[in-house]
Amino acid sequence: STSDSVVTLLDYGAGNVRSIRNALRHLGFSIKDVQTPGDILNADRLIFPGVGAFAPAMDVLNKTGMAEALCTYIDNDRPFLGICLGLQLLFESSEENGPVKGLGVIPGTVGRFDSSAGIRVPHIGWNALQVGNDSEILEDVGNRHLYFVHSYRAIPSSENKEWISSTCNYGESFISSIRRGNVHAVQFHPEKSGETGLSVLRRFLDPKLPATQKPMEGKASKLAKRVIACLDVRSNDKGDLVVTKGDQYDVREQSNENEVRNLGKPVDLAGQYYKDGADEISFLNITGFRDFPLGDLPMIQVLRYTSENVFVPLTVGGGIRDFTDASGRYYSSLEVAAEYFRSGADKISIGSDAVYAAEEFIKSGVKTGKSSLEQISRVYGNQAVVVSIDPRRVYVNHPDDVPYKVIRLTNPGPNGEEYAWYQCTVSGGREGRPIGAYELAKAVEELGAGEILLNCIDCDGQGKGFDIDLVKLISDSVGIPVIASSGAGTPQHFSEVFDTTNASAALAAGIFHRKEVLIQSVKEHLLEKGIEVRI
Ligand code: 1PR
Repeated sequence: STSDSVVTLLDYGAGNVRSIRNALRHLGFSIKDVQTPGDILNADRLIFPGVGAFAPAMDVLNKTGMAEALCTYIDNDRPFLGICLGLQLLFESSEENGPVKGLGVIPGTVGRFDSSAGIRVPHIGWNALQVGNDSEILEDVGNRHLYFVHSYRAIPSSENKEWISSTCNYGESFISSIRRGNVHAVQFHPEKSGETGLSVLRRFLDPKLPATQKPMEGKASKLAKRVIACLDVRSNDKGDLVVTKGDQYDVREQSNENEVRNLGKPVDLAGQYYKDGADEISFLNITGFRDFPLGDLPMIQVLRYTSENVFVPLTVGGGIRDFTDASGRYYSSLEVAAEYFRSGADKISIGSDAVYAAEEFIKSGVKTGKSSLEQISRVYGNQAVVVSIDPRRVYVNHPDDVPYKVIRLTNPGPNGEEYAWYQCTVSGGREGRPIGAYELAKAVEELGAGEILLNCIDCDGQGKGFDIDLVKLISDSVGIPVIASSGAGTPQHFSEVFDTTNASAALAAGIFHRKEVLIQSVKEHLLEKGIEVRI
């Protein structure tokens, strides 16, 4: 390839940069990896997708001499694009486990979002930019949403205002992009922001692109409610990996053969949902609790292929825990997660293992730091760790019948019961545990979960709407985003859950797989109802 189609990438090995690699290849560029500080100085254009935490990133940059090379490269006004942490590292310091000194190119300190301001932290999802100073890489963004995922941010000040090309509002105004000459950095993820994000990369890579006549239309003004498509994946009896879907978690057909219900191929369906406007795609390896996922290479392949063409966030769950295989080889949950991240996952989701960790934590009151949840969120950041809860409604007559959080039901139970608690389960709903969804949610938030995927076994596959009582209970009890799941049957069910609870996202499976409702129809309906969505 000619030097025109080569881009230099600074990957210091801290997480998932597969997404950015895929996006660059998709745009027709080949990638040269930085091996030495000299590679930075010799680059024609350099992309720095910062991942992981601030302090370890600075450590690596300082030890390898890359920090100095980066500063020289930027001082010389060479084409540079920093992404996410790659923007934050340009500042003087960060409060993330700090203060920690940064590269010091831009005046200011990176601090944590203030969750007392009534916002959920991390800031996860599609948000709007207020574009100020000209930046040609933002030329095609127009009034469209871009994908953010972070807990720390830099704020505008009189010292750094010449650097700022856009800000974003999330409880306060923070810096969403900077530019000076050929030096750019963005807090959002262009590689995960669909076509709008790809346009930002394209403009950076090819400054000679003609100016846009007509910016893409959109109505972005704030953080959008997300619509997520979920693919429950497992092997069928023939050994093929299929997308399946249960009724209250039972995925077998009610026929004589009793086969696993087959609703399509995971990679194809994910690609379709991306085109249809899904804001995120989740894969749940639903037999991961018994089949070791790294033995289950097809799932890794599914992620690899999907991430080549799907430029919105991908979550994968199922089987994330410590494991010893048949030959006695031990795998830590961290290794399992690392393999998922390397294969293209942006977030991992933990089910059963988070229940055990929460039970332990509640019993002892001590954070051991050893649970898979704690370890993975320490290494990859809590924004990369979702906890998936699989609760079942248990009716009771009186609030103090059980030692768990009980709620008064909007619709009484079959025997007129006015109360219920939500019992957590493990192993795909097969085993009930002595902990409620409320207690679990609070505990996993403390242990480092960045988001909660809230299912409900009673509602799963029923098409009668989300369990509003449950979603309200959990989304009012934690400060991290909550994804409502299970039971969507119509677009109205989505507006209902957003109008009546504090859910940040809503997820559905069956209606999308069976094409009963299209993602576009859900978005149009929400828009009509005045709910902010990405279009
Ligand atoms: O315990 O860490 O191995 O994770 C297992 C993961 O697999 C968990 O996230 C768990 O929710 C999921 N899972 C396990 N068994 C099943 C099953 O269905 N038999 N699927 C299962 C969970 C629930 C949702 C579903 C929504 C929306 N499926 O993911 O997609 O309920 O469905 P709908 O819109 O059709 O109502 P671990």
